[in-house]
Amino acid sequence: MTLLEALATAVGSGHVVTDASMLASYETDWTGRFTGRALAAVRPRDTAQVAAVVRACADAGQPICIQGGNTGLVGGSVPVDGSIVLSLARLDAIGEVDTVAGQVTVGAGVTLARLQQHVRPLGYDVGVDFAARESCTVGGMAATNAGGERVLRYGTMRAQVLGVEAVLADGTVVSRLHGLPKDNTGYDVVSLMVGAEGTLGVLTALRLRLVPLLPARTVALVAVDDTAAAVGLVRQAREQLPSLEAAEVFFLDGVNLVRRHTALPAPFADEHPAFVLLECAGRHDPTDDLLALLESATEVRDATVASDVRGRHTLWQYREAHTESINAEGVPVKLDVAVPLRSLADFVAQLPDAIPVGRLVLFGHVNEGNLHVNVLDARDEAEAVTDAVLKLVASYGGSISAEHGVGRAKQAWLGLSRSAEEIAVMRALKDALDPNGLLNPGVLLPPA
Ligand code: 2HG
Ligand code: ZN
Repeated sequence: MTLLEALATAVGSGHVVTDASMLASYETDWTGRFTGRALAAVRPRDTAQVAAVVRACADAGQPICIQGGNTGLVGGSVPVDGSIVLSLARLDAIGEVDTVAGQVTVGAGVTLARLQQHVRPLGYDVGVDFAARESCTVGGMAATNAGGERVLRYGTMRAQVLGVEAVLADGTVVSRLHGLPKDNTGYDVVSLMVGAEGTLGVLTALRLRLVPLLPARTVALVAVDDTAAAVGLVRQAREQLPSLEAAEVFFLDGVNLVRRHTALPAPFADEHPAFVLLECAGRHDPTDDLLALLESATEVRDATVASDVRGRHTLWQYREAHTESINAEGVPVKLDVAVPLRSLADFVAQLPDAIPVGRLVLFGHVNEGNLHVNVLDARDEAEAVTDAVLKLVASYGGSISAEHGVGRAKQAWLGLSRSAEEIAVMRALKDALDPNGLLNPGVLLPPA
């Protein structure tokens, strides 16, 4: 039996895609920067079928590229030439919400938006949220330990994942979905799989903790002078507002770019260099507390506040429309870094001179010192731009990937954020669990 025949036996021939035009959407990432030729895309419908696919590939020595919603921004979900794309999109079962524990078990292919729609009518919410919610899948979110806009309140994806089911490189299924919040019985296999970017196993299902749905929400868009003012304002917000849920920063260039690609009006009568978006949420209306902060904080140059759904959505658009607006201008170099918060303003000030070429668009999640460094018009200097930015990050003791993962894009720079000893530990784990390097080759770990 050939490999393609074995795959057809595993999932049914209708779910083995080899037609070039149909394969195309699996082969290129969302940004259009990363692409590879796949032998086929395979669409299993459950864990048993995933295990059969992985076993067939293991028997043939066939590399596998694992794909969820293909919204990743570091080239981690597109194939290296000749690999099989293992799409988890059909693993889209959502279990009943366990209202006693406040947990739910979901298939890896469930989108974040669908999960939100599933749990919100029951008074629950998902602790992680971000702009790609309509397409990103919980499997991909867990594999990359996604962060997003609520990390200051609820932590990253790792804090939401209480259990996983995963298929290892030889087809073995490891299932740990009971979701006990307290469980000290040895190595934390669940946590190990989260953030491993699919290099240690294929996540097929997740047990997630849910958070209470907070009905009263207020968003403020605040004009400030610069990054230092943004950090100062967020520090006070964090200390004074227990209901604080999000604290984002962006700049005039970004707002102008967003306005070129959306129908949004100027946010304020006067131009301002920088903006902070704050969101508070609670059981009771947090507006008065937020207004009190805005009145007392000396960093505030102007501010607009919204509590209704439409008004909040409009204010968020200034921030969330950055990614699509940037891509509408061309294929960017996308870097996603973090520096210690006390160094964020210096880092932002140094960036323009640090990059050899290109147009900078910056925005990010203030409280984690997490800045999205997007560089347009880098032409063929993407590597040089990446190198310059990531070395500057390293000089501040920062992380070369705060939330998008290492993927293919930053694999060569992993040593800037991780010591040789740590990389050796990662490699030992990889060699133990996937000795033939079949799962997501080219992702995360540099070649041995
Ligand atoms: C966000 O925070 C995402 O909106 C995407 O992490 C960031 O487009 C980006 O660079
Ligand atoms: Zn982000």
